[in-house]
Amino acid sequence: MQRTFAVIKPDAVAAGHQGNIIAAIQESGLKVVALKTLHLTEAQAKGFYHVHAERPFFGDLVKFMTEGPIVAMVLEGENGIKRWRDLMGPTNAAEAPADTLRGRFGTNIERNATHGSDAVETAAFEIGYFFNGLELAGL
Ligand code: IDP
Repeated sequence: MQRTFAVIKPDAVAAGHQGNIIAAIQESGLKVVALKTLHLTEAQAKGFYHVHAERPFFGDLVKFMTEGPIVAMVLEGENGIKRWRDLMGPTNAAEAPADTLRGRFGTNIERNATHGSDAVETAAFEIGYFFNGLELAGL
């Protein structure tokens, strides 16, 4: 069993796609073990995406991620990190296959509906950034 961190980004929440996205997660066999909605501050978004601080799109990304509420989740399943990345599809929603979540609900390379951890270490950091031990206990 492997846990990963997932976000339904502000574009998808504003468009009301959260129900469809959570349904797709459950249909895939991944389990939602923690979930909360929140509206990130600028500092919180910068901390979450700190690895991208030097990238040219960082400012725009932080603006996007703080423009409205998000849904943050911890997902669990065998090979969970890769399975969630596969379900999301590639970063650029404009080029994502129509049967992926980014293809269905995203718009472009920035506004791409969902986030998923890309490695075990990133998943550990991101889960700990959004959820405390009590929120993950007993599941
Ligand atoms: P990932 O989310 O597929 O792992 P990353 O390269 O880690 O992709 O980028 C993090 C997020 O930054 C993307 O999901 C997207 O929202 C945004 N992003 C990535 N590349 C670009 C770009 O070239 N222009 C604008 N935004 C980008």
